[in-house]
Amino acid sequence: MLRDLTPALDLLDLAIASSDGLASDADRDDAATLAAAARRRRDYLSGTIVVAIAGGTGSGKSSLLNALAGREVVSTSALRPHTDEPLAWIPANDPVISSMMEAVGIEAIVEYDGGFGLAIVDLPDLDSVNHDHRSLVEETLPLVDAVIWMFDPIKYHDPSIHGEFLAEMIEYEPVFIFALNKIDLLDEAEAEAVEAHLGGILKLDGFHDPEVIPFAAAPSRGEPIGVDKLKALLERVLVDKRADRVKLVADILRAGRRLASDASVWTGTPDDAHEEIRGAAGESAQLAGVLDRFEIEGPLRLEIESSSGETDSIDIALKRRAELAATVAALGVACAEIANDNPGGAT
Ligand SMILES: Nc1nc2c(ncn2[C@@H]2O[C@H](COP(=O)(O)OP(=O)(O)OP(=O)(O)O)[C@@H](O)[C@H]2O)c(=O)[nH]1
Ligand SMILES: [Mg+2]
Repeated sequence: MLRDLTPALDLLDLAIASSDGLASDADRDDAATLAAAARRRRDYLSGTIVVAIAGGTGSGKSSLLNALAGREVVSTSALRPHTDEPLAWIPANDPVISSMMEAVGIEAIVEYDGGFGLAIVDLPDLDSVNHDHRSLVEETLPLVDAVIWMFDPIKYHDPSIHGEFLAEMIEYEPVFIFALNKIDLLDEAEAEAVEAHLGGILKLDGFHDPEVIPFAAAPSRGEPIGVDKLKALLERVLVDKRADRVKLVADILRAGRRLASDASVWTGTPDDAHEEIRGAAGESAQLAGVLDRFEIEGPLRLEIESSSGETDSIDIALKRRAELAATVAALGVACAEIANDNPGGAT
């Protein structure tokens, strides 16, 4: 499991606060925008991908969760509708994902140890008489990394799912995966015809390039079909998300370092150097020599040189920058730890 990004964002916020008056307003605003956007995408903070399973009642949503988990996590039934409350199957010890589930109001949680960073939410059916189900699905979709839409060979053309729901969700196409479940009930020619028909209906809904994955989550005989292909697709989502995280971590670090360089932060603020600068205050030639020796340049040098011997203003200039330097150094360490968890964003 990947490290939480929150400590890095907390340090960036601290650097923004402590660079008030030291760094440019434009760079402080950019850093604040970046930090706020990263916090809004709660799911981004964790390296786990969150996948929702949606579809009509009886299409096999709960069966799919069980097939992906490799054990019975949730009960399934031939009686309709069956799953009444959403249920989440999530990695243990992932506080970001737990709090995300809490925020969406998902109370039934099953935790698992190990495995790749995958959290799955089994949503209640969409075609239910219960309208709460529909609004829950609508609230959950913007928060997740992928949605698997389950169709079955009998109700795959249900207008309450297509025209009334999916057609309103075209902007989510990049994160939608369409699966035609229960193909064990069809012969090969029937399966091809239904897949093609479902693809055509999805195009009419407005999707540009809908791919339909043939699937059998709980065939009456034999092993589930299509699980490996689905897992491979989800792994790709995970890889993409991790690559995005690597970029986000780099952006966070760059934003913090920009504040430091705006402030011409001087990282080596040993006390003796501070004392020497104070001692030379007001003696411009001596002061220039001390500043040269400690390689203090840029706006900080100007500020010290123009302090005309007032040690108070020298103290403030050095201390505030030392604080900012320490914060940005800690940000560097936090970002390096996150990046080490996630080499190249590829695994
Ligand atoms: N033959 C066959 N039956 C399946 C398959 N997948 C699921 N089923 C059966 O279909 C029925 C419904 O499956 P569920 O997984 O409970 O469906 P669901 O979408 O969770 O239903 P709700 O909770 O009511 O929304 C169960 O009896 C399953 O055993 C499949 O691939 N092939
Ligand atoms: Mg169910």
